[in-house]
Parts: sequence; C-alpha cells; structure tokens
Amino acid sequence: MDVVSWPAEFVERYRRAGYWRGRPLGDLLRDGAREHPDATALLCGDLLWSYAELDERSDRLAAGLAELGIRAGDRVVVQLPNVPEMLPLLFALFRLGALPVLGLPAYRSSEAVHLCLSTDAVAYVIPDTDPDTGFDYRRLAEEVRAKAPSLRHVLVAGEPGAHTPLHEIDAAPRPWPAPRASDPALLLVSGGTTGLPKLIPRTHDDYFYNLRASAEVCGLDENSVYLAVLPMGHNFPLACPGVLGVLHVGGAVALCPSPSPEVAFAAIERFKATVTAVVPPLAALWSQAVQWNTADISSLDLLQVGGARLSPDTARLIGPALGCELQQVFGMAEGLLSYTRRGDDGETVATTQGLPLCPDDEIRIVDEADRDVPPGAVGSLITRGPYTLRGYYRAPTHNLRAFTPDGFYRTGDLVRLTPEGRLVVEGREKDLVNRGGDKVSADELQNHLRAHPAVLDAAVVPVPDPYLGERTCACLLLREGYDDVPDMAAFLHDRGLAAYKIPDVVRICHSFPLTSVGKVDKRELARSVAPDPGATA
Ligand code: J2J
Repeated sequence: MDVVSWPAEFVERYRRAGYWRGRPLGDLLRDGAREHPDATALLCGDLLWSYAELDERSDRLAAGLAELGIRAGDRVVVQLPNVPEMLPLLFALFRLGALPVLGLPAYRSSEAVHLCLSTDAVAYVIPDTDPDTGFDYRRLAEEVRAKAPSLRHVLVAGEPGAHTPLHEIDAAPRPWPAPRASDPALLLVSGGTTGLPKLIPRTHDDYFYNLRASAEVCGLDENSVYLAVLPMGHNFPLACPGVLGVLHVGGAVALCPSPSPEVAFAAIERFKATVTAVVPPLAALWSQAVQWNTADISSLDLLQVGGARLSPDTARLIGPALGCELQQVFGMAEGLLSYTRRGDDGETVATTQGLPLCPDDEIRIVDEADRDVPPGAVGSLITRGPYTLRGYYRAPTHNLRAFTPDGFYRTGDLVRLTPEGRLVVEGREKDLVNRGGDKVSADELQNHLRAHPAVLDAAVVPVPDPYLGERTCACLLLREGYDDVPDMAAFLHDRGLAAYKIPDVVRICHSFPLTSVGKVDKRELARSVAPDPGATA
C-alpha cells in the first residue's frame, strides 16, 4: 500500500469539525479567479499575472500535460526554484490529480534519482540553469533519465536544450473529473533521518486545511503580498501559509530570486511585500543588513522565522531592526505546525515556538517507553492531527518505527510545554544535522562517506556554528594505509550529493566512543569534536 489513511473515526471527526471540506486544491485558484479575476495573483520582475490569467494558464497546462499522457495518480518530480512557471504547474497537476513530488533546487543526481525511482515518476520538471552558479539542470536531467526508466518526459522552464520546453505544453482547456479530496495531492520530502529521504503524502483535504488555517493565524487578507524567498518546494513557503495561503485569501505572491538582503530588500520595496518566511540565519543577516541597506522595507508587516532554533537574543533584535512583527514557526513537512500568535508579547515570541495550529492537534510529550513526562518536563514530541501524516509513502517497515501503534507521528524533537501550553523546542533525538534549516540526515551522509575507498567507518555529528547554528562534521575511521582523505568533498560531489550535505568539517578518528549497547555514542563524539567553547578562534 502506497499511503496510510486516517482511520474512519478520525475522518468523521475532522470532517465534522470543518477542517476537511472535501475540496481539491485546484479549486483554491478557481475560487479566486471567479471572485476577483482582475486582482494580482503573481508578481515576478516585470511580470504580473491576474487570478484569471493564472487560472487560465493552469488549465491550458493541465490540458497540455494530459496530451503528453500524464494522468491522475501519476507522479511528477518538480525541481524548480522560485520561477513563475511553478504556480501554473502546481495547479495544473492538482487539477489533473497528478502528484507533484517537490524537490529542492539544491538537489543533485543522488537526490533527484532517488525521488524519481521511489515514486516511479513519469516526468521531471527542471529550470535550465542556475543563474548564480551556471549549474546546468539539463545535464543533470540526462543523468537522472538514464537511471530512472519510468521517466517519459523532461520538461524545462527556460531554454530546453535536448528536452521539452515547458512553455510549449499548452492545449485548449478541458474539464477534468475532480480528484477526491481525501487522496494525496502532493508528495513532500522529509527532512529525514534515514539513509534515503522519505516522502510525505499530503492530501487535498489536509493541505487545504493547513494553508487556510495558517493564513488565518497569520492574519493574511486580500491586501497581503507574500514574498517567496525560500524555495517553494519547501512546505514552509508553500503552505504555512506561504504562496498557497496568500492565494486562498486573494492576496498576491511575489517571487524573490535570491535570499540575499540586497535582492530581498529590493523585492520587498518594489512589490510592497507584507509578509515572508525565512530561516534563522537569514533573519539574523537581514537584521544586520538594515544598517547599510537603504531600501524601504516599511511595507513588511510580518516576518516568519522557522526551520531551526532561533536564539532568543536574535529574536529580540529582529522586530526592532526590521520594523515588523516576528513570528516563530516550529513546523515540519510531515504536518504539525506551531506558531506564536500575532499580538503575543515580545518575550513569548522570543522564547517559545507558540501554540499548535489546530485545536485538534494532539500533542504528547513522552519518555523512552512512550509514557507522558510530568508537566513542564522535556520529552520526546509525538503528535496526531488533521494535517499530520499517518504514514510515509511506500514505507511500511519504516512506518512501524516512525509512528506509535495508535498513529502518533514520532517527530524526534525534544520539547517542553510552558504552563500556558506553548511549545519550546529544547533539542532533538533524531540523527541529523540541522544546518540553519537545511537538514542533513546522518545516515544518508554516512552511507556516502563509507563508499570512499579510504573509509572504514563514518559517523556524522553536528558541531556548533555561530551563523548556521550547527555545521556538519564527518568523523572517519580510515583503512590501513590511509592517513587522510583530502578529496572527500570532490568525491561526494561526484556522487551527485547536494552541496549543503557535503561536510563542513572532516575529522580523522582512531576509534568512536560506544554506548553500553555497542552503538556509536554520537553525543560523546559530538562533544569530543566540538571546538572548546573557552578557546578563542
Ligand atoms: C527548532 N527546530 C525547528 C524551530 C523546525 C514551517 C517551519 C519549518 C519547517 C521545517 C516547516 C523549528 N525551532 N522553530 O516544514 O512548514 C526542526 C525540527 C523539525 C524539523 C522539520 C514548516 N522548526 N525545526 O523545518 O520538514 O527538528 O520542516 O522536526 O524541513 O525542523 O524540518 P522540515
């Protein structure tokens, strides 16, 4: 079985409470096009699309994709940066009932091949090149295509090279049978702790609730302009409330080609952006950049920060520096979202990750035996709710570990609750490095490191970093005859690993500390390789 559904009693409960309304995501844009066809939906550079225009483009693209043979239920790997084509593509796929599998622009062949193979994708959608680095996605697609036999089409937003140009996929709009709202609408990639990233099925019903409730909590309305800074393939800018949330309330999406303060501030000024979402390192950088950047960012009303721990000290600086309200977001592509609320006092926003989005988010904080910890104590967060998955895609064995028998998702995060019921993230028990919001699965990276001929064994741990919060340290045991691995970065690059997963630090070790059951003691290892906090750099 590919996906795990909610048990009938929960389906009934979530429908009765009005969270699930039985509407497919394609209707979101249809409503907007009917109610305010001339309102601005999308801004990017000099381009402006109204709701009617975006709606029509989505319909024409859906018809064109159908002519290519793409059908309801098919998977399409989408690896686009924040380009205008992304929105009609998403709505076209939603309307056809085909599932976008949302990859990040940073992915390379290792990740892209995995996404195609694990979903039997029929098509792969890419940009032509990365304007900053010159990286050619069309070459990447050739490699992916050679390894993923299910792929029938490579579609390129931009100059197509030997592939199919996305802009030529166009046909007269046709009506389609509406997909069932209880079926998956898209697949998101998990931050992940396993050797290969797991996929997260999100249904039309659950994702619609996710973006609608998020838009409400963030106070978005038709005057809101959401600036997409993080890549839209990520849950946070896509639907928390993100581009889909702002379109649902009749506001506008503005696309930002780069998160650098120069580019992003100019975009805020130009498009009069009112809200955006960033990761903590960017929030810190932006707060400093106001000292030298003279762009008028006074339209910005709300800055959402999430994806990794935001230090209270940085949090306190953000609002005054940027002249906007800060919102902390603790979220995950698997579902659960926790937001500080608009109007919360400054200390609450600086020191907590707020309240769960939904009154029916079930939160338990448990010990190793899944017993509830005493009130206020730190424990492992497990959760169930109307927009939290019940199982990863095609992963029955992994699901046995990732969920409790009664369907709670084990987040792997260590949290506590304040007396007011707000969540505070205190740490993590899952085996990954959170590099300023970019998640690096230790298991995945270790497997790549072990493939190097000099490496006997590898253990990946986080080391503290003042900018990113954490950096990746690869600890290696070498085979006899080797005393160094100077070519490790190049080796991993050649294996097609995304650049953000390449270790920041490599340490050669003689042995790894072990736990009492003989596993590598990662806590001890992390402590031993961390720079001495007393030492000056
Ligand atoms: C500490 N850790 C955090 C926070 C996420 C909104 C915001 C973020 C994500 C995301 C997302 C954190 N403080 N404020 O999908 O919609 C860590 C936790 C969590 C993991 C999820 C969204 N916010 N984290 O980051 O799926 O460890 O989603 O379990 O990429 O990031 O990662 P991801």
